[in-house]
Amino acid sequence: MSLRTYRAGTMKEALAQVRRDLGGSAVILGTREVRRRRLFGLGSRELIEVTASSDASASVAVPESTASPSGALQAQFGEQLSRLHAMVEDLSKHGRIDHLLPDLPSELVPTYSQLLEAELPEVLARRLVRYVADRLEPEQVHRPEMVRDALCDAVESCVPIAPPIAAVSGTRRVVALVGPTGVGKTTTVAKLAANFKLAHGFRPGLVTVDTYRIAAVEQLRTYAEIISLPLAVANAPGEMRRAIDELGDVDLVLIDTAGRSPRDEVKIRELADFLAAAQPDEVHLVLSATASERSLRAAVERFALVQADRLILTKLDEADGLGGVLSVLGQADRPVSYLTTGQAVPDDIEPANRTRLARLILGHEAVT
Ligand SMILES: Nc1nc2c(ncn2[C@@H]2O[C@H](COP(=O)(O)OP(=O)(O)OP(=O)(O)O)[C@@H](O)[C@H]2O)c(=O)[nH]1
Ligand SMILES: [Mg+2]
Repeated sequence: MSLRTYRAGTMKEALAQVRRDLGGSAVILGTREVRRRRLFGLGSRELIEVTASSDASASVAVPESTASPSGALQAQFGEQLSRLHAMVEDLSKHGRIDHLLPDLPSELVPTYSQLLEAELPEVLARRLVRYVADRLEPEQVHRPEMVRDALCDAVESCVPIAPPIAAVSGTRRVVALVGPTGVGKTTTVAKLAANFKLAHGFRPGLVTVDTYRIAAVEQLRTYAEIISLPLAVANAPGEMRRAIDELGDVDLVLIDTAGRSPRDEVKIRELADFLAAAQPDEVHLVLSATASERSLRAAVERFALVQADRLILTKLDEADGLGGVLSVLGQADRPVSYLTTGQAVPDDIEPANRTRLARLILGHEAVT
């Protein structure tokens, strides 16, 4: 049996190296924290060292990505749990893993590692596993389904949900979508408009303030024609009230706005002026689940200026993992109203549901 060691800044990176080098059937034989002296002796840095082998007859396989279909995952879960349990017992005997997850029942280490695989930041993964450990009785941590349920409850408690757009037939509700460029604002406006008209019998109208790109108005006009909806264009904040009134007797006004780079504060201020003129009842900040945690955080911070009160998460179908989304939801302190799961208008949209979102984040459920 040939042994290899891998070092990385985090457990997740080290596991990724193992998988890249030795494949998914590699087995982990040990982990420990090591200190590496920096160049010229300037302090030191902590690294995670993982010892692994490609010999499948050794103890425990590296966990597969949680992006695999949930059915297969469920089947693997119980088996993986007991195999990893054996590994952890072995590691614990030598005191090599305790420092990574102090005071944690060894049965929950595989859960921790699966959360990292689902792209959750380490701090958040530790917190969730700790929550689960505190919640379950010692005999319950042996039962995979109880661990899964407790984990799901933990994530659900971190996921605020908003009700769908509160349109009422006969009264005019004004709803604006804002967000970074290319996240799916226009497509989502079209999906919402089509669903409110076709499924719920409302009379929606569309307003666009996106007059910067020549194609932008045409994109929305095409949807308006297909769905048979009135469309108005506002070129400046002063034209906003006129544009809304021009739609006539509608009960839902959906305002599509130009994508703004979170770095462009001037353009975000301009957007805020448009919204101040529109006096919307709801402002939804549209965020793509494919964006990095850092970009999501930047978007939430910069768009605070336009006072978005809800979030729409788009492109869930394209995201590798939703761990970054979860940590940003904590920071954003705004509930999620809708999820979008593909390019098809009007089908690929659903009102946000707490359990569904938690299960998607944990990789317990597939998007489609
Ligand atoms: N896979 C996937 N693609 C999506 C989804 N929503 C939108 N898209 C695609 O994302 C691309 C950009 O969509 P738009 O609706 O034009 O995005 P936007 O935010 O209006 O873009 P700007 O107005 O340029 O800022 C298009 O190709 C859409 O089909 C989704 O839920 N999943
Ligand atoms: Mg657009």
